[in-house]
Amino acid sequence: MAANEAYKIRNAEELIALEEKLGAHNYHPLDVVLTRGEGVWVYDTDGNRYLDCLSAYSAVNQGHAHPRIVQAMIEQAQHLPLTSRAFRNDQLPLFYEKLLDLTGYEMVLPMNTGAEAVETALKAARKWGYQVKGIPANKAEIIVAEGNFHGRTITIISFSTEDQYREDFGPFTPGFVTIPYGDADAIARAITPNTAAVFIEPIQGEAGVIVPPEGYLRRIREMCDQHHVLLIADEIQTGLGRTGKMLASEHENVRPDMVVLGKALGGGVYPVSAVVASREILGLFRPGDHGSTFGGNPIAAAVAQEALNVIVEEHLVENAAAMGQYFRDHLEEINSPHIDHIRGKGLLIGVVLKPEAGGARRFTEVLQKRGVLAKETHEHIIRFAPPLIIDQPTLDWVLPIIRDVLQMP
Ligand code: IF1
Repeated sequence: MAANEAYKIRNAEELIALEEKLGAHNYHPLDVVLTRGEGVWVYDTDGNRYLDCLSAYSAVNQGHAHPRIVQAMIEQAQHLPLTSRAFRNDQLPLFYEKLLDLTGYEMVLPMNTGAEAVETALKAARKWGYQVKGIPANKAEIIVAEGNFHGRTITIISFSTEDQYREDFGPFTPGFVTIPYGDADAIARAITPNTAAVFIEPIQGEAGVIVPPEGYLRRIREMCDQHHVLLIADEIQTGLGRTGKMLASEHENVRPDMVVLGKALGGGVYPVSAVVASREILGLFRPGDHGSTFGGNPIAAAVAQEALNVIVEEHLVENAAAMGQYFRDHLEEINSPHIDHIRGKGLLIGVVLKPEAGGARRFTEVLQKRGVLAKETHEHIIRFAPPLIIDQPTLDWVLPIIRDVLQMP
């Protein structure tokens, strides 16, 4: 069908058929065709309303189409959308200042997607390893955890432990050492004189909202200090209020050497990611070492400033802690033969089902029919991660629905 005839398509079925026919099948989405989002709610082409319990994998912490963030995007787009970093613009330094004030680091390197920021952090860690720690050329090792998810580039999947993410994408990038997640002693055993960094998610999102044992991050911090190794936290999903703290590493009062941010940094409207670290680390980059056409563009910088303003001024960190506790407490009260246990922090919650429950997908499909959009992860876990603006009346609306669905045979 020619593009100029697309306007004739009206209903969801035709749109789904077109997407299935023309698009690569790298996702298996629920058959809901969304056309509008506002706050915690999204609406499909038939006018049905759904509570978004995925928040685009925590990229919509501030809610859908937040007016202030959309306005910031529109205004910047009407003035100066893109310059490339060959020239300067009046938004980027203001974004740097706000992000560093909020996170307490000294320097920023702005990118667009989470994976790009992860790659940036890996390059920074290696450069630091060679130039500061004195690791022999091309011998730097970075320790990562089993079950990690850090993105989809070939280097990042090189250290994934998920077969499907790696299948037929080799050969892979060397220099990564994998250890079991949650076992601090395993990290002690893995550190060598060539270790540049430990790269970790404070809570593993994709692996199924896996919260490590209390003190885990603290132990890693101590080992990194002891062996002159960088601690890098991937806070792309757990950061910016999601777990009830600005950064999830704050739950253990741990300050990583480098933090990778993305998703909600773009306020749910625009791809914005960044690495923040000390001057000792990010100061190693010289002009030409690294870059990106859109990294640090004026729209990204304007949107990210407002995305951060909304998190602070609407007290989203505190709300995530309070509503997350309320949500969690009431989920724990659900009497269901299917639930094995519930885990998470703040508004990043995983309901782990028993294997005999038949998989999480069938529950998310019924939740969809009841007006709730949630995503299964790793077959048996339902992730509940609504926008951080959610309020108690909305939770009181959705909890009985979740209870009904989890009590079905
Ligand atoms: C997909 C998962 C979540 C991330 C962490 C880096 C990135 C992500 C901790 C990369 C991205 C997204 C990617 C998306 C689905 C989603 C996801 F299921 F894949 F793993 F959230 F859990 N670090 N996660 O969670 O950021 O390049 O995507 O901007 O690839 O299917 P990105």
